[in-house]
Amino acid sequence: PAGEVALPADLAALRETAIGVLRANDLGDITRPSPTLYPHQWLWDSCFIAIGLRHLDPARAAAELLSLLRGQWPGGMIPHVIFAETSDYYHAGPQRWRCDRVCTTAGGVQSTGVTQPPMIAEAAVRVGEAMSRDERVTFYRRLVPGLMRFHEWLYRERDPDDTGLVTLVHSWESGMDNTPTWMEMTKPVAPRTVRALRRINGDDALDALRRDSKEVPPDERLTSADLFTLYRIVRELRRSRYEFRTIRNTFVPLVQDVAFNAILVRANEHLVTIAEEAGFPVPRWLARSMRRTRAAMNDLWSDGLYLSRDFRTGGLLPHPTIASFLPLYAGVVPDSEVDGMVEQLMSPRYWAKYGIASVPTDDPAFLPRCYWQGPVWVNMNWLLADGLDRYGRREAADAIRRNTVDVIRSSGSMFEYYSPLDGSGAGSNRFSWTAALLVDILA
Ligand code: 9YW
Repeated sequence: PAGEVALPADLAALRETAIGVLRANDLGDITRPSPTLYPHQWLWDSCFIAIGLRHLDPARAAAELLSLLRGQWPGGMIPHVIFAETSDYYHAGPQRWRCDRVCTTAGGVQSTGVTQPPMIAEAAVRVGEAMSRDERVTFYRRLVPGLMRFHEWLYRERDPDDTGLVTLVHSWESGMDNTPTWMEMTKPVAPRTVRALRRINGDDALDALRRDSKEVPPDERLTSADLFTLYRIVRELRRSRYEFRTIRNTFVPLVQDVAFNAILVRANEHLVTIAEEAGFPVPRWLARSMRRTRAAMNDLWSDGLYLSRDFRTGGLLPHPTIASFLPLYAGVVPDSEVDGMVEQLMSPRYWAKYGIASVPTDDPAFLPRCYWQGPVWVNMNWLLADGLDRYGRREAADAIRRNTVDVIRSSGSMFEYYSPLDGSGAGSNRFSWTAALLVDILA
């Protein structure tokens, strides 16, 4: 289009690679996160993917978001995974969840019984920006009723004590499976069978039970013992029929996750915008809840940043990670504290040579190439840069975006995550949200 500045040749080629990844992972109106590890639809992946797809095909981007409503539960939950009709192997498939015994989803599809960070409203606003007014209103009209019910469910089901913060029942809901904050809560409940298997056979025997670790080296993934511990929690959730009032009486760790609630703060604001534009009234509960969540984020403040909270004890979980900075995205950080947080984020403790680590580099749990225990994640960079823009910290936001492009460019591929120490790519290759957010940053 007129006025668009042409990208330098190497970036134009990188953009083409990204578009190729999105095409190859396109399953019709959903996009799988990667061709190897993740053959289904994930909630927040689809949102980041839509943010990139809007530059290529806004109608397809809208379809990506609308398709999430097929998985909606009668109570309003939108699940973290909606299973596609595929025979590709995934380690935590429908058999592990058996949700069809609990309810039927809106579209009759199979799903998991937990949710994921509520990025839908943000993605919808971004996609809407790429549409004409008429197209946008039509899209919002289709999305708002289901999206409203999802937010309503979050508050009704997951904040029954009216704390202002919603509580998560599994680390998969946080989107950061093995982040130390969660794994520390989770470890004491490791099942006896895992301990026994390990004692007798060592970790190798457990790995043999996980077929997917062949795709990616095991040291770049969750350990099998951690994974089995997460499965045990799924079993308990299943027995509780995924109902919070039952779950809260079990051993399952319950966390008021700082990143999830930060994303919810922003999502509530976007939901109001979307609803108003589509001509729906903004319900009183939403106006009230959004005020309360904003205010409750202050309760998570601790010594220069934010921490998640244990729902059961009310104590803050003493483990700062990348999640601790997401209140910058939420816009809840008092202006007087923003520079202090940016300074920490830019210090070598987080921003190592090649990018922002998801766990501080001096943390005993830090592993530069293992999932949420240290690697640089493109979606975190995107959220932080977006928040910093709105705080008027343009320089810091641009630095994060430049760094994101650099780390992807130097690896030449759309990896799931990157080592902050040497910039090498790890996890799944041909990963959709890395591709989509690169397209967005380069736009
Ligand atoms: C899993 C799909 C998902 C992401 C999560 C990430 C990982 C593992 O992959 O989860 O099996 O669900 O931690 O954020 O949505 O890309």
